[in-house]
Amino acid sequence: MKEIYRFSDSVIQRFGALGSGLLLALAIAGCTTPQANPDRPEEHLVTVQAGQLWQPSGISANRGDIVHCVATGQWSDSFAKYGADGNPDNIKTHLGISAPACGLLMRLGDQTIVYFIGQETNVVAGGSGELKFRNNFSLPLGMSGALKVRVTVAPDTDGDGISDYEEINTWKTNPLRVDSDGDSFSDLEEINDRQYRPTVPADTGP
Ligand SMILES: [Ca+2]
Ligand SMILES: [Ca+2]
Repeated sequence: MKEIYRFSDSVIQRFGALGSGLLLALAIAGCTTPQANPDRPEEHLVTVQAGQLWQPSGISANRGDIVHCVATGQWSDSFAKYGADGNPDNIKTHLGISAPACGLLMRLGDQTIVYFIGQETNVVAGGSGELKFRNNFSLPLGMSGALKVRVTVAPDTDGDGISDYEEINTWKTNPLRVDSDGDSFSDLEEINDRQYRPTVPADTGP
């Protein structure tokens, strides 16, 4: 065993300088070259009960991630049901939060977001931590029901509002550049304005 240790020591001594240089190079590269994440974001399924306040989801997000939610189901009380066909102008206020009755509330740090039941919505995470969900009614008032919420949290390395996964696999844009084709219009602008393509400069035609 002693021989093995001695051999290991000599290897460390011989390659110590080289190893330090390599680590320094890796550290510099890590600081200057952000890495996109090409992996498909994991889809989570969360059940959010009507009769509880902020409910932990076990799902974490980092600032700048794109949080995508689709909620299905409905809340109900003795007056009405609140679901996908609810009136968004029917506002409830509870514990300082005013929000549509047909909305699911999500909290991340100090950020509170409303997702409308039945609509797919992307939101950029303004903080980091665990996602929590609840309805927006006073308790306990005989609320019943539960929502099924599909949630994905996707990194967006260049912060242009399109996840790394979608840039790489759907749009074929550069996940490290807000404006992939350099025509001064962002990838998001060109994807939303379907006259243009984010990989063909606008002045060369749609
Ligand atoms: Ca992006
Ligand atoms: Ca562009």
